[in-house]
Amino acid sequence: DFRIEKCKTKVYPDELPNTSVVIVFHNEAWSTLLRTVYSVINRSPHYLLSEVILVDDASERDFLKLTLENYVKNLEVPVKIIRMEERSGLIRARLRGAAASKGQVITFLDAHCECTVGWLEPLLARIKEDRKTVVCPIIDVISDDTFEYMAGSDMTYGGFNWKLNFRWYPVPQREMDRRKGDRTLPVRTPTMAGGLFSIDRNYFEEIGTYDAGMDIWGGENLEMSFRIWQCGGSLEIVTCSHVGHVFRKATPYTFPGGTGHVINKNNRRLAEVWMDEFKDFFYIISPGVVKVDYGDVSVRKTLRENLKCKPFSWYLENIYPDSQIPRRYYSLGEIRNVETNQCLDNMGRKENEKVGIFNCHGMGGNQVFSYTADKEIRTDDLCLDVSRLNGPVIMLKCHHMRGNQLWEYDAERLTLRHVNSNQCLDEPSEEDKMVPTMQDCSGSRSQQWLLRNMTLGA
Ligand code: LR7
Ligand code: MN
Repeated sequence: DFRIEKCKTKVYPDELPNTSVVIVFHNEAWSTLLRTVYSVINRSPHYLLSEVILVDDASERDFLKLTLENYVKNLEVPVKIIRMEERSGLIRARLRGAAASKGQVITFLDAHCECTVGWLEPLLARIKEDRKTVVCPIIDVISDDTFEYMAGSDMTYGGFNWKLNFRWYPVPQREMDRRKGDRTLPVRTPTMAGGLFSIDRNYFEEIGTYDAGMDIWGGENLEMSFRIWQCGGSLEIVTCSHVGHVFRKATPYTFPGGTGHVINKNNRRLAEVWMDEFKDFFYIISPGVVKVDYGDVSVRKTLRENLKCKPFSWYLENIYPDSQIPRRYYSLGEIRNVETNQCLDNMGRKENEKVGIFNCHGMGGNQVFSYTADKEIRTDDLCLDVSRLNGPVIMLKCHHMRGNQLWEYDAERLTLRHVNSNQCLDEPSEEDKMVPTMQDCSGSRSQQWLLRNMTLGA
């Protein structure tokens, strides 16, 4: 039982909606798959379980065929197995499972989870309170070495970075304040990890299920997160519910068409439909993705119109103000020195290290920075920070407190002045040709910088 004490004594309504549990898998191991199924059966009140649906996404392993079919016949809860005719990916497999399910709520789980005591009631209770709330448990870590269950944190929530990778970040103070410090109350989260959540089945349909044009793996979690928030729903982590998940170091299966291609395609589909002009952050940092053919998204755009969904800027302002993507910014792209023609480079975005300077390569990645309306120079979640006279210029987590991360760009003189030290960003010194320096502002060409796509109207 991994709940905090206050969760253990919470009382939930008797009349909760029941749920179907949908688990999709491709070549999953026997032990982890059965651990998932047994934990659902053993740790859920049976009157709340409509059925368990296992969707086999064209696995090749023998034991997942007849052996599995015979095995689940003897379990105490109806377990249905659906087979995809061909490898379809987790998105279309989940759609198939959802279509076959009968419960009032659909609960999705990865095939290598362990549900713990009391996991289900708080999820269903929250949906009963508000059917447009999509709820996730706290996802604890199951070690992929020892398979030991390790309690995770109730102080993190979901976000994403410029490359559209899902990331955990600390729950910000504003959300702590909203819950008045009560750790048993759900956390409103900008995004979800994707694998473990419950949703009212009618709402799942109303809000447009999934984008069936997405292949294999990736992107569907952000797509659904943006869609829920922008179209009038909400997404929460219900902190009294704990489910463990085996975090694997590498993918155990193939990506037909190539991993990069598949993920880029899915991400393009979500960026094109939901992110409006903010898709530029993704495209400029990964210029290669704009060459990827992402198929037809007109059906999804029509969905967005029909549901009268709000713009991405609304989401950034109201749901994810601490996002790595600034809602207002002056420039996005390389920052080039006029004298040396070299570009600032974050050297692989290592926190607490000096920002570098290199030949400009025009390939996005480490040479993409944004000068934001808050006057920070950021690359994803890291900001240029100077804490001493004459430097160095370090990359630190952006803190939004101005302080040492406040820069004034003079669009006429082309200087980047660090406000606290009143010094200007300058070319490297003789000792270290790889890092820019801080010097008293002199108006020299070495202190002139060109910011890409600079617009002062932001
Ligand atoms: O082609 C496939 N067909 C499948 O049926 C590929 C995968 N799958 C199955 C697979 O067997 C598994 O049961 O789909 C499920 C998810 O695949 P994983 O376990 O390889 O994904 P993951 O845990 O690495 O990735 C997370 O992001 C994915 C993005 O598409 C999905 O949303 C996963 O469900 C999601 N997992 C979680 O949210 C658990 C917590 C991880 C974190 C953070
Ligand atoms: Mn997984």
